[in-house]
Amino acid sequence: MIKQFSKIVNFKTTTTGCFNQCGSIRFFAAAPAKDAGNANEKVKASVFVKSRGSVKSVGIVGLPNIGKSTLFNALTSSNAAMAANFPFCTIDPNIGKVFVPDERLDLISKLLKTQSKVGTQLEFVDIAGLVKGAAEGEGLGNKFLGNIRNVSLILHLVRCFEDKDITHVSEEIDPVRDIETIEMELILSDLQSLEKIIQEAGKKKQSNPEIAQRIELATRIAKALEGGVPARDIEIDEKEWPAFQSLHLLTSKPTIYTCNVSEQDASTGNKYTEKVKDFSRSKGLEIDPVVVSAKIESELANMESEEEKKEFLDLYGLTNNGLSKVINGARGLLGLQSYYTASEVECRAWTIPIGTKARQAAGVIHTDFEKGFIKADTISYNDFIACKGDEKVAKEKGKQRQEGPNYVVADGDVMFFKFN
Ligand SMILES: Nc1nc2c(ncn2[C@@H]2O[C@H](COP(=O)(O)OP(=O)(O)O)[C@@H](O)[C@H]2O)c(=O)[nH]1
Ligand SMILES: [Mg+2]
Repeated sequence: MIKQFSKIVNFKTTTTGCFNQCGSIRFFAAAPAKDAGNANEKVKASVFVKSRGSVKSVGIVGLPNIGKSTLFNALTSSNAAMAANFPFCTIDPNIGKVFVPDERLDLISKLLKTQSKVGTQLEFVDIAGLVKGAAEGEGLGNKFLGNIRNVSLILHLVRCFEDKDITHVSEEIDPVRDIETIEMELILSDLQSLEKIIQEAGKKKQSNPEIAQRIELATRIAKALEGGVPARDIEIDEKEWPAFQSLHLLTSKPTIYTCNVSEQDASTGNKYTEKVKDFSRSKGLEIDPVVVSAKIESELANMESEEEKKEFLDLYGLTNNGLSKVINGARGLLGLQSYYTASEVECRAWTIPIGTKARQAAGVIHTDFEKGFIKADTISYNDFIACKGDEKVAKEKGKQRQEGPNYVVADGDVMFFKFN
């Protein structure tokens, strides 16, 4: 029997009324996209993170008093009205969910006059300020480091604004020093965990190849960390990836440096953000630092209408809010893209790694779709818009393609899966 995806969704939304809440609508990427290399080739661990990674949550990390909570509150309350439909959106005062702004999804739903629109969601965690000595337990350090272990991406916020009324832990503003302070704590914490791992593994049978590999890898990473190299920059091969992942190291997390600047500097950046950019590039980070003004984001969070927000952004020469910038950075860093499922009942965005094939893309919705995959009726985003969302018109114009399991999904594809 051939089933069509949109029908299944209709069923779930109407009968359980909680598919949104129970479904896997977090911003995630389940399917391995493309091979990071052949089995014996060593590449930076971050390459594996990019093709196999997922973004479930973003942790805002940084020194105290630099605007973390201000930014967190602004990001997570900005679309509180929409998030209010979700019963467990405030799990904890320090954890909040945000709908990923998605203009394409907005337009698709508008064309179809759809009853319900489900964007991807992203969880933010406000991790209390880390200080020098955190790895030694300073200022509840260990607890906060533990919180970082649970997030999938680090948004490392640094203070790039001057304000004599807001005390900085050090006398002067120096974001690069601040980054180094925090990263040193993360490295020290990782060294402590590796030491424990090596000790524990050492008690077990050394003849077991898995244990031997774990010890070898942990020792190699520890050596690199001692030289100041984060785990994400360590070269590993395909076979080592599962063991690498199981170490849960803080410095293996993909990281975006984010500069908190004054309102005036929001569109241009300033001398401090330039320093962070140079530092970030010298460290080989793929994504340039994101510049935001937590103050502007707070103001935006209090505005109701889209017009008002746009006018306000214009005032500061901005085209995008901070949330969009952070999300675009995260997507770029992890090589993620979206495809859409669309019907009059529900339009929905799904996040997948670039390079994902149709069968695995279907699996992001449900494993049954992946197992029983037959084909995917696919309309590219631009064609879908040009045909005003009318599937019949798209079919007549030859714009609806029938793609097989190995079709590499393009960003923005509108897909209808058929499966057994
Ligand atoms: N001038 C200025 N003050 C800010 C900015 N962002 C945050 N602050 C202020 O800095 C103080 C600390 O902010 P908070 O978000 O609590 O910092 P956290 O300790 O990093 O969470 C508060 O008084 C904020 O109002 C900013 O962009 N400019
Ligand atoms: Mg705070």
